[in-house]
Amino acid sequence: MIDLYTAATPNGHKVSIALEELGLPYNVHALSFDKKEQKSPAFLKINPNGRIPAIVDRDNDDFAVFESGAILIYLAELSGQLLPQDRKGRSRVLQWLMFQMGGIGPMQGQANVFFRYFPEKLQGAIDRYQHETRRLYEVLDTRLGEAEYLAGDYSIADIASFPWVRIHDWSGVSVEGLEHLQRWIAALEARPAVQRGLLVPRREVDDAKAVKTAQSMLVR
Ligand SMILES: N[C@@H](CCC(=O)N[C@@H](CS)C(=O)NCC(=O)O)C(=O)O
Repeated sequence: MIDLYTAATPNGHKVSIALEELGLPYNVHALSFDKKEQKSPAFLKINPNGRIPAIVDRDNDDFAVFESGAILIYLAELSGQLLPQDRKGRSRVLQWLMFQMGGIGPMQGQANVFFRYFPEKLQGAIDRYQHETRRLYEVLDTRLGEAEYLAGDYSIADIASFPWVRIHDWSGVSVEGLEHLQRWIAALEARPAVQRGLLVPRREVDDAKAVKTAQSMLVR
């Protein structure tokens, strides 16, 4: 059994979607950012970075994994699915996974910070992160014009990018003109496991409350 520590955010959804796709049994521990549960001493033993998501594999000596990309790799290897074993196939998945972890996640995350949460309106910062996110979407779009999914077959690379790309409106980034990306978004949205994963955990707060909490978490 896997214990999943999560919240209703893109990085959390990557893992709940993967668990649903892989058919692995799991317990959900929904952490409240409002109560700063992600910074509690007990959780910091699981994830020293004090962020979600994290997992603990109860069937393997309570092995803990943090960082969503590392969790996706761990789960794919545990189940032998969504990550090919041949060197090139595996590398293709890891390239697109790293592209998400090092590119889309941080850039779109900062677009959210400056567009939605930051107390001052810093237009230069908003433009920088929104333009960079759009540029990364264009890279995805070009790739999806050549292949059905990012690494060829459906994989953890798609699962990593989708929860971010789907909230492009929230980040103020358009997907207009990116036909292949739009086709891919629709294909992922239609997958029952993706739909189930997006409902984990049940969202307890509305947008306004989430914005207030995110604002209070900004370290300045
Ligand atoms: N690189 C990390 C990022 C994790 C992350 O930023 N999680 C956010 C939610 S999407 C979080 O826990 N924020 C709460 C906080 O910063 O205290 C990963 O991919 O797992």
